[in-house]
Amino acid sequence: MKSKLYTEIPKQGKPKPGQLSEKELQEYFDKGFIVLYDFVDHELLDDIRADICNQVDGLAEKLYNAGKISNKYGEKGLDERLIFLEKEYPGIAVLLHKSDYLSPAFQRLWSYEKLLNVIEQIIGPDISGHPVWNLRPKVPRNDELTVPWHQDNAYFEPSAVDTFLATAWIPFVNATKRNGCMQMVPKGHQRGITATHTCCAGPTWYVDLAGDVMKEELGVEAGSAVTCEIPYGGVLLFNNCIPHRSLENFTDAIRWSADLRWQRTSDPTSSFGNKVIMRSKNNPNLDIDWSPITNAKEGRNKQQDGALGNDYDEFVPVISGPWMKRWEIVKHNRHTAQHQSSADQSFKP
Ligand SMILES: O=C(O)CCC(=O)C(=O)O
Ligand SMILES: [Fe+2]
Repeated sequence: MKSKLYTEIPKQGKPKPGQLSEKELQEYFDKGFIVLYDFVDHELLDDIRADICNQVDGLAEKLYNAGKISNKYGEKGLDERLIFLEKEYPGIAVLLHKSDYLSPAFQRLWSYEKLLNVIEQIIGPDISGHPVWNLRPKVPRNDELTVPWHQDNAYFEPSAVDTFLATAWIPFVNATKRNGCMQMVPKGHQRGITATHTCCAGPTWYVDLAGDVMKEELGVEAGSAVTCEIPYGGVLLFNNCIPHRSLENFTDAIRWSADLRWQRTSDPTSSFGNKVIMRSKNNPNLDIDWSPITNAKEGRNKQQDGALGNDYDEFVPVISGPWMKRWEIVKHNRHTAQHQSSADQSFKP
């Protein structure tokens, strides 16, 4: 019998500010995604951009002090600095992507009242932040940052398909077709299954879902994909079962974005890292304790590396993960090479 997990709208509580209309909720559960325009305050997004500036600066400083780069390009702005640094040290964008640092402005975005009100409509009142979240510096014409067709469930333990994740994809620039916005295949979540993926796409650590497999196993066509251009302030909401990808960045500026996920607190994470409780039905005045992330001895990526026995130094821009064990490896590269030489390749609860 078809699972209702991804298609049935939960019973709604009392209305709260910013929430989706009945029609919008229906659209989210029916198509598997929805775009919300003018949703996040620009001031908050500006604060995040300032935090990212500091993060890029810190990374440049570190690489400079380690003798890895000879120019920090400190005079360049956020939307291009990493392009120059990438020429000095190929893979620096991957290092940033792997960083487990959760800045204060990011915390404010992740727990943004209006956004949590919407998430409550989707998964109910007991909400935790899921450990898989990313800051993505999509530098132009870089194959390592263009994500092929996939369902997010393909990155998790197989049982993750039985738990619902609500994901928000939020750009810190205007995300357009030219700079690599997202594409979603409507209704690809409706069978409630994870299709057969392969690993890894091109020079990346990403799993890949072939068009013919998508059609056969999920009953939807890549050709029916919707291109989701998201202006600054907008949010793309989707679930962990919908097939999606991001386009290549053909501009001369970085497409900055974050993807944040929420789960029901009682559900397992099906991945590495710690969850953070953000809302509780029994404690309406909950003060969020971020320490499971900010004080963790090791962040999600470090935990993953540790469990997989990946013992390389912090300047090695390699990502390998348990999904490489789950799917057939059809293309080898430096990321899969790391995986194959690592000791323990299993998932940890
Ligand atoms: O931002 C991207 O390029 C891909 C994001 C993605 O696949 C996700 O957030 O699940
Ligand atoms: Fe994804």
